[in-house]
Amino acid sequence: MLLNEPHPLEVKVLTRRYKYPQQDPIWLEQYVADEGYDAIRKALTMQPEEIIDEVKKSSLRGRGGAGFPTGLKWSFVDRKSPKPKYIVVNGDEGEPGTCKDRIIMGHEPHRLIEGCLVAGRAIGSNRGWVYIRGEYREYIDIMDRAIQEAYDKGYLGDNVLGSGWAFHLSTHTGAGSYECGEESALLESLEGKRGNPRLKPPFPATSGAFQAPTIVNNVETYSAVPEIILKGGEWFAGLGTPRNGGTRLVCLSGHLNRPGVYEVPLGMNMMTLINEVGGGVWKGRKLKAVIPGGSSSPILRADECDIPADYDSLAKAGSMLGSGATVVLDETADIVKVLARLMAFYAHESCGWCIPCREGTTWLKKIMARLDEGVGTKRDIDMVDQLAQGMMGRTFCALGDAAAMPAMSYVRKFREEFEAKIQSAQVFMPAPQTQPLV
Ligand code: L3W
Repeated sequence: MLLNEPHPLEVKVLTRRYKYPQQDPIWLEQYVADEGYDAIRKALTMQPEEIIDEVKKSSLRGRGGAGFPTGLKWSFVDRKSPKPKYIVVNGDEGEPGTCKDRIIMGHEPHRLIEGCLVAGRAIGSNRGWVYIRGEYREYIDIMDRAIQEAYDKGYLGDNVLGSGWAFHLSTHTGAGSYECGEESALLESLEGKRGNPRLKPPFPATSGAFQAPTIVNNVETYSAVPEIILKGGEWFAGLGTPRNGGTRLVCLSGHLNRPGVYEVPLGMNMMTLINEVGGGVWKGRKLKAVIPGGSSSPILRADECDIPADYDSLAKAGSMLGSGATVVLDETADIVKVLARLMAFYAHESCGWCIPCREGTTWLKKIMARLDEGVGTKRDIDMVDQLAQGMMGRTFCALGDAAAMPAMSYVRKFREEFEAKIQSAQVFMPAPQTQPLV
């Protein structure tokens, strides 16, 4: 797999071993030759509480979407519980625009395995799974080969590095459902059932896979852990902004000169990200808007983008850092079409388990389709907003919110484009004449 050319503003932590243009993954021998598996060696000499404290100090937050503090999540697991404890990697990577977990799995699979080992040690687990979306066949094969290498050299198995502690890991393949990226639906799928979400609480940390305490974290989250253990939580925290520790793999896509996956410190200004790292808006055009954290994140107008790209700053701006997928739209982008396309996606991916999401996404798709085709009305524009408001916080899992948030923000921030589409269509399609009743 080819890497995009690195940029001087990148801060390489998770990607520090990558060489451009690297095509083959870093296999075990190469990984071990450059401090690979030193973090688990160190973690085996630490108390579980010390490991968790180090992760808390790092202010590492979940890289999948919600940005929940990782050390805090790990501390919720009751290590004294008589039940087994499980480690689950969310490698479902389904959020439109997101393409960074595959970079990690495809280039440095042992980093992820080591992160799982450290997490397993911290919560007293002996078993983990890497749940990978089925479309990622190439990366499933790479992970399988790396896991086998780790077993062969004693990094995984009944006696990890001669410590007497057992830790087993295997991949589990998804089957193409976006919903299975939601942690509780993922756990259902892992258990061999239909991927419907579960009500939370209980959270997986209390009752997860097979009703046992389980930590579910994203690929990138686990992959940051080896460096945190080796160089210290404070060092990692210092790379980002307060409460937003470390670096982040951003997936820059859309109307840019240099789209790609780049590792930047958390808190890099969004405009620097676009103009410097991403090489600026293509074809000399102006910036219209940015989807900052995957398709679920509320859109930002160009004049709202001069902000640090970290969890708290984006939340303050009414959006979110989400999965790190930053989609840039130039002045020619058709905002109505973008939203219509997104609503079709969410309607297709809703699992149908709860009514507000099943019906809400279906109606959002239908109304947006007619607005996009120019046969909608001004009332339809208001209806999109009202429907989305009615879904917020009322669905079983985050998918309903994920559809509602962009819907509300696009309509509110770009209403004039929605109205213009109605008017421009009317030039060509006059409203039907009312027939006299008699
Ligand atoms: C124990 C508590 N655990 C929260 C845990 C919870 C979960 C994490 C976050 O994700 C996001 C959405 C989009 N005791 C806890 C607790 N936890 N309180 O913390 O929880 P939550 O509920 O805030 O979010 P969530 O439902 O896990 C929803 C994002 O996901 N999203 C993106 C998906 C796409 C990808 C991808 O392609 N890589 O991730 C879609 O909606 O940002 O905010 O672990 O158990 N009291």
